[in-house]
Amino acid sequence: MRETWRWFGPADEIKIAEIVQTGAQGIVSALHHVPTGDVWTPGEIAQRKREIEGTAEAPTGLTWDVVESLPVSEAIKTQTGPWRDHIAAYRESLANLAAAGIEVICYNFMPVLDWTRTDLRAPVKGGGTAMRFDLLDFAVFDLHILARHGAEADYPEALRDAAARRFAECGDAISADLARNIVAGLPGSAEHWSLDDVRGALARYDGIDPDRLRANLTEFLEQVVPTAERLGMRLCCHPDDPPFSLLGLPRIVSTVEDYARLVESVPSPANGITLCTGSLGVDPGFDPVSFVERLGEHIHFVHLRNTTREALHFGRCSFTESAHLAGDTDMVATIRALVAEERRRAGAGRADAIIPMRPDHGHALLSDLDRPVMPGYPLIGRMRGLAELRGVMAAVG
Ligand code: DNO
Repeated sequence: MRETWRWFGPADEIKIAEIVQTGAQGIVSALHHVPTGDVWTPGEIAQRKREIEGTAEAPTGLTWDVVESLPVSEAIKTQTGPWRDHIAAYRESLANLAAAGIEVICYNFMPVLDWTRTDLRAPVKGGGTAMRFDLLDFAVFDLHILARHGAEADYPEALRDAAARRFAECGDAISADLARNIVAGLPGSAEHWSLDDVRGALARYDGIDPDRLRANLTEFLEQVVPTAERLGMRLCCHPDDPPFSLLGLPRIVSTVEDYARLVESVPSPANGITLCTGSLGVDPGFDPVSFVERLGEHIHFVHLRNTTREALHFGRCSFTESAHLAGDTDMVATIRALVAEERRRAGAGRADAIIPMRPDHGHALLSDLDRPVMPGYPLIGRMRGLAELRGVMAAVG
């Protein structure tokens, strides 16, 4: 597998020279400053490429391998407003990226919120911090802070009661943090949301059920996959994180069946999957090995991350992000299955036999705790993750 590292661009606290020292081979990046729906221009793309790769006289040794994400606008997801213009812009951005030699494009189709956590700095035994999702805290937010209309129906009575007690006991102390953690905005993005922004964004999904959202995803794919295929690119959809409905929103990329439907809806080598073990692995029914065995040929990008599930409530649960080789996902078995897929591809003469992977998230450890870092994206914690995964890849490869 090709070892890549997510870099948020010049605004990232972690510098390219530091990433070189992790041993990563490639970079995953995006033009986070370009508003969603706008075209990524050749000039902006060339500049980011230079920042990553250096110049002919002074190369960094890294290459820009994957775009994560070329974001899909809310207009496209809901098919409202300027969604057709946004699709045209998406195709133009793809063409500009292809001209710069970038082939793998990650995106997601999660309504409103990207990944969601309730605690960005939960202490880890022995030192350091991890990100956590606590369903009880989330219910406190949904029922009492956001006070979403109809939220009661989404939680069993016992959880509603526990949330009411928790809010009564420590509402004042936790409200601001919870709201900030949950709606702090998307990683690497400049957007910051107020509660009213969230309410407004949720209202756009009134009347959009999972079937309707699926139809909108299919339409999006029908519009962009032929372009990507012609350009020799590979789109890869990132799963919902966590893989269940939140805030009453439909979630349609949460299971192996969702992915089977996605790839079958518009069959093409350009219509693929980002396998994120950290997102999908929160579902107790998720089996990464059978996922790779069934859909491996469509996997264009891999996020390796681990989680430990806690209490389960009707298909949803709390979880903590674990060290990469700890947690509920059998990382060795997963990597073995991915390496077997790479061998199958090489045997079939596929040009994309080597699949880019990145260590997804990491605990904040050691000197990470002394510098500002993007939640989930510290230097030392991710380097530890990459080093552990590299060891497994070397052993099974
Ligand atoms: C979280 C990431 C996601 C991912 C997007 C892809 O850390 O894995 O934010 O980048 O969902 O579109």
